Amino acid sequence: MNFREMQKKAVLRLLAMHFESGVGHIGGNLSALDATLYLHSQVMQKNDQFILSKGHAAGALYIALWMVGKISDEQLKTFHKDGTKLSGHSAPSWIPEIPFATGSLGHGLGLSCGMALGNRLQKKDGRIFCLMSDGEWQEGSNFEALIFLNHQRLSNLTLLIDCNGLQGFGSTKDVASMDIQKLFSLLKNFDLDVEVIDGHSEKDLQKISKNSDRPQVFLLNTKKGRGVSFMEDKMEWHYLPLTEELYARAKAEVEKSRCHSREGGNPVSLNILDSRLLGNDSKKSGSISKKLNS
Ligand SMILES: Cc1ncc(C[n+]2csc(CCOP(=O)(O)OP(=O)(O)O)c2C)c(N)n1
Repeated sequence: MNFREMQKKAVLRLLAMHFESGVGHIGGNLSALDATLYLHSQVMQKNDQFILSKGHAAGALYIALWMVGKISDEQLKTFHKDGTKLSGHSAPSWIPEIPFATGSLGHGLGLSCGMALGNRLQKKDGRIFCLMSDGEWQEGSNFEALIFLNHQRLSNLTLLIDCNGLQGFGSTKDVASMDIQKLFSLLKNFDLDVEVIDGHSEKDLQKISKNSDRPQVFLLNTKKGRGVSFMEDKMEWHYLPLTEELYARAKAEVEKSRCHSREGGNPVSLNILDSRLLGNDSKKSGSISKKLNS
């Protein structure tokens, strides 16, 4: 199965799971699903660890783990039901792939820094991958973690930020004057290897595997509700659960699509990312802007 087929299978299973359990948070799960799936299926090695800082996207993590055979179909069917180990926000259970409870936003980066430093001190070779959201940057704890990450130069840590531009009750721009461009500018001030990529494009996601001698940060340009037209870029799909009718519509649409991946997250204009922000690498700046504007 190629990655595009995997994406489609994963979206269908995620929609079914959320519908059967009556659970919302579908929009933010769909924006994070492609990167979570790509990491688990194409990038992560045996000793690597993944921290889902935006714990409300637990569904995307469970589906990715299901796709790589770490969670069974039977276990998925218990999602969010009485007695389950697969709660709506990921919690540590019998699965070693989920080491911490997350869901209270703003803690995954700090936890990841601790794990990365621990690995370095113990001379362990595992990488730490942390996935957080853009709205999560309103939590001050992230700034302490960022200072620590930068100071310790934790090159064994890769941070991915799901920049879908929306949070629970508004856009990140309206709520806190914070968008992907602001985040990019902020992070570029630190000694980090920062790059903006399309969080739904296999070609762009391949960049996550690159090596760097600095901590790596990928700002994922994504769409909330990705893959289901009536959910895409709609804030209400942060919390809404699916009705039977809407589930049928979403399922039919995804089934009909030839493959899940249409290149392109949000059509963010990143002209601001000129040589001022990217150092002298204006060639890189041009290619990023071109890609995101196409
Ligand atoms: C500390 C904390 N405050 C509030 C919440 C409630 N909450 C859950 S999701 C969310 C906002 C989601 O926006 P974002 O973090 O950008 O997530 P995404 O759009 O990627 O789903 C909020 C405020 C929480 N989980 N943790």
